[in-house]
Order: sequence, then structure tokens, then C-alpha cells
Amino acid sequence: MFGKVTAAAFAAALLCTGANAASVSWSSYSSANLAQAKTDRAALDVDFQVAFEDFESFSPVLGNTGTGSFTPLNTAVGVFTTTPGATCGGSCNQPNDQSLVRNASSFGRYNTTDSGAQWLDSNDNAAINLAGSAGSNFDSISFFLTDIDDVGLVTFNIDVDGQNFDIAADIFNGLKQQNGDLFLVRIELGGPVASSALSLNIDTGDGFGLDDVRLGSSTAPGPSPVPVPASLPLLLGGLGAIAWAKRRRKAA
Ligand SMILES: [Ca+2]
Ligand SMILES: [Ca+2]
Ligand SMILES: [Ca+2]
Repeated sequence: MFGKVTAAAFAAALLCTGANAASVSWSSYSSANLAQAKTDRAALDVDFQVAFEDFESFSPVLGNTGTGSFTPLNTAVGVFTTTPGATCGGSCNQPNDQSLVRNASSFGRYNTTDSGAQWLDSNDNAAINLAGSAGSNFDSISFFLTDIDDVGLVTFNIDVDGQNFDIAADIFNGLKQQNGDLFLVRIELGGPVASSALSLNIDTGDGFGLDDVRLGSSTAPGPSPVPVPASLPLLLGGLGAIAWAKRRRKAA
């Protein structure tokens, strides 16, 4: 199933943040169709790759017995954190405010990387958050998710720089998904940015997996622009005032 999701409060969000208009495209697959999902992804991710994270370089927490300490987790695509949830289900490791890098497929979550084994697991938290950045501008984010909305309430939504996309309502029509279902997500940010705030929000106790996160750019990657110092507008204003005063003196 392919779908495009529109942001509900998007006009208001634009007014508040000055952010570009983002859009989210979403595709759903059964766990048996990873190869097809990768083929579809290759057709979508045709822009320049700015950064990629497959979670294969981190030490995994094995099975369900380890202790997570992966918040914050610094990666090639930015810093991951979690939003703690109220429910810690059967797949949860304590402390349950951590996300985990797992390497043993279980509970319907699994690796999607070719020749890989690991993924970032939500550990039943309410959200996985990404402060996306890679030292270079980007205008798209894409990734695979596993095992969303197969237990508890059917509620999953994505925040992109203050714009909210209600996947459960607009794509799932409020219907529960199958254990282990696979989802391909691509977010167009609407313009180049040096950083982007992404949150994947779910019903607590409904764990999910995230893997193969890619930041892309429709133009060849280069260094992010140096931010204008807060003092520069003041300085320019001051220079303008001096010029104006000079003109006044001449006129007088
Ligand atoms: Ca992986
Ligand atoms: Ca599951
Ligand atoms: Ca789940």
C-alpha cells in the first residue's frame, strides 16, 4: 500500500516556526517483502546521499536481558533520544527510558540492512526522536520502520519540525497492523536545512524498530551555511543610522 500523508496543523506550524512545508510518503509491506521494499526505496532515494546510519557499528543489547544506555545516541545522521512512556511491555528492557540497539529479531522488529543484523529499538517508549544533522544541508529523510501499531491502541504519528502527520488515521484508517509489518517512509522537507527535528510517536508498550536512516539532498552536498550572528542585524542597522545621520548633516 502506498500513500501520501498531509500535515494536519501544517499552516499553523508554518506560521509558528517559519519552517518549510514538509510532506511524507508511506508504503506498507508484510515482513516477507523486504526485497520489494528495498527495490521501491531505490526508486525513491534518487537524490544525493548526505548521511546514512544502519546501526551496525554500535554494541547491541542482546535479546531482552541487557541494560540499555543509548540515549542520547550519536550517529551519522544526528542524535537520537527517546520520550519515556508509561507502559513497559514484554519486550521492554529496564530502564525503559532508553532506546536499544538490538541484533536478535524478536517481537516483530528486525534489521533491514543488507548483510547487517542491528536496528534501533524503541524499547516501548512513547517516541524515538532524531535531531537530524550531518554537517551538510539536506532536504529529505528516509528510513525503514518495523512492527508499528500491532498491539494496544492504533496510534502512530510523525512530527517534522512542528508539522504533524497522523499515520494511524490517514494511512491505517485506525486498523491494527500485523506483527512484523515493514514500512518505508520518505519525508521531503520542502527545502534545504542544516538540521531537522523528527519524532516518531507511538502508543507506549507498542515497540517498534528503526533502521537504515538516510539524509538526502536534491543538490550536491556542501557545507552548511554559517549562521548569521545575532549581532549582525544590529551592526547593519547601526551603519544605516550613521549613513542617515551623515546625509542629514550634508543636507543641513
Ligand atoms: Ca541495520
Ligand atoms: Ca510485534
Ligand atoms: Ca509493535
